[in-house]
Amino acid sequence: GPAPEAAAPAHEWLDAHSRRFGLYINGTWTEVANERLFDSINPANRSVLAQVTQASSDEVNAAVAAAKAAFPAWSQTSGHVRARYLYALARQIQKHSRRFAVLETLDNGKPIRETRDIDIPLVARHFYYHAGWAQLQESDLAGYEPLGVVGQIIPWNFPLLMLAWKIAPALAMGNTVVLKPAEWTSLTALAFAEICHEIGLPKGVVNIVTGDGKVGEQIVKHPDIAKIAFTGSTEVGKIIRSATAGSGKKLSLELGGKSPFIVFDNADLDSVVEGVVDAIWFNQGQVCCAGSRLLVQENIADKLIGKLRTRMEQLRIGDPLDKAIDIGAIVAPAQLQKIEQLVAEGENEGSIKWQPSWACPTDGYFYPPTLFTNVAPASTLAQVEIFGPVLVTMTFRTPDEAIAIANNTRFGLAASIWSEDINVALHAAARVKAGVVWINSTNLFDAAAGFGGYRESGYGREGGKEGLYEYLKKSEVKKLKTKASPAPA
Ligand code: TXE
Repeated sequence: GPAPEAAAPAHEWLDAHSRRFGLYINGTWTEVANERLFDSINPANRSVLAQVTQASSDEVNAAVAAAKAAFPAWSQTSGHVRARYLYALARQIQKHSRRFAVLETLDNGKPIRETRDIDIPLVARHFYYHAGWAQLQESDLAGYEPLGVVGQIIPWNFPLLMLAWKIAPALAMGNTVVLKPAEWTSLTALAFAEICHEIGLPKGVVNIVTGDGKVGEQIVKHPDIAKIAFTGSTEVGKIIRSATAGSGKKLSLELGGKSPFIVFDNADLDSVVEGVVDAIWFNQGQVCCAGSRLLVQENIADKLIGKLRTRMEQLRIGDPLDKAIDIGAIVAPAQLQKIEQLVAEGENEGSIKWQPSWACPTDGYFYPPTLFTNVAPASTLAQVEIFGPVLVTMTFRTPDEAIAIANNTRFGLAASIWSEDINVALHAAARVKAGVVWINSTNLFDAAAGFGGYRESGYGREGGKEGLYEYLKKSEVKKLKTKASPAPA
């Protein structure tokens, strides 16, 4: 297991705050109101990590008012000065990377190997990248202006990374922010508020309000908010879409997925197996673009599934702080129950479940990597996002059939295509309905590449130059009134 001091940087930080957190509004921490505290749990051992505040409606109003008051000065601050703040945030994330990685692992249950090597480095990268765009705003984005106060609501699966995806472009383009983290994973957002403070970000530019969906609802409906950026469930995305309809608010939604992982018979199967591990067991499958449907060409299906089972036996599940662990804990009991219920439904529908022979730890919320075969295309398992470590397998004979199955869901977030023949791969890539397509790879993210979905996976893009326009509007060109001169004779 991990050395006891492995978690020290995060525990010291939590203790320094007496493990009770108010909200970060207008550059200060609000007074903690005991009656509105709720627990943030470590899902790997069920211990209470800290207590976090359910924001009151007065506090949400105060956060929006602070962001509104900060907007004129922030939006008129030159791009290179805003860039300096973003660079400082990036450097501060790197300086405290151990604290952030451990805190995220404790709060979410994801392996330290992932938070240390993926989540936190990508967060820093995102701020560095957008600092560059802040500097280029006047030259490359002339004719556009920031929106104003932006309300941002994020999920629990990549807490700090989703914060970075939201806050970095908003600030780079001159907007101010009220952000609500998910109620199960507020701690890294609060730690981020502290570094905003440390680098001297002007007060009110970033405000962090914690709490459940009721707080989110208030942000969505607030009249002084110009745009809502949301990542989360398709159900809540729909609620937000109707709540903002006709309000004039700009909206971007990043919702669920049921992404295909398509394997042609000329693929390199050993690479495919490692790709599958990454596609569906990264972050316990709690990934919006997880490759949760394995579509495999019929003539190699038995061989691939045999190899996959051998690999699944070798996966290590357990204490997420242990560097050798591949699979950590499921974020919360409600999510674990959702997974168990969908797996039971799949078995009732006649699909065949397979799990490794080893047992899961029992002191936290763990679920084993699970493989389903004999899955009908219209079944629950093939259609519903499970958001857990559950892979469903279907077979196809021809490329056309692969594409038909791949596109047969209400989603369209990502796709991964595996073939040693680039023509086969490109042919499929052009036909699959997905915002992101990976060839012989999966789950690759970069700040420079726009990310987002088709259909019920949402709309709008995050990252890249495209993502900036989500935080800008066309400047109104003031037309000078001129008298029409008479046409020359
Ligand atoms: O999501 P919610 P939940 C999917 C995944 C998961 C399911 C449920 O399938 O099992 O959604 O997860 C806030 N107005 N994804 O319940 O509720 C909420 O407080 C405004 C996929 O956690 O959508 C949180 O901050 N806000 C997804 C955020 O919305 C509201 C990642 C997301 O929570 C609100 C997460 C309301 N009415 C879950 N109700 C992905 N695409 O990555 C809740 N919230």
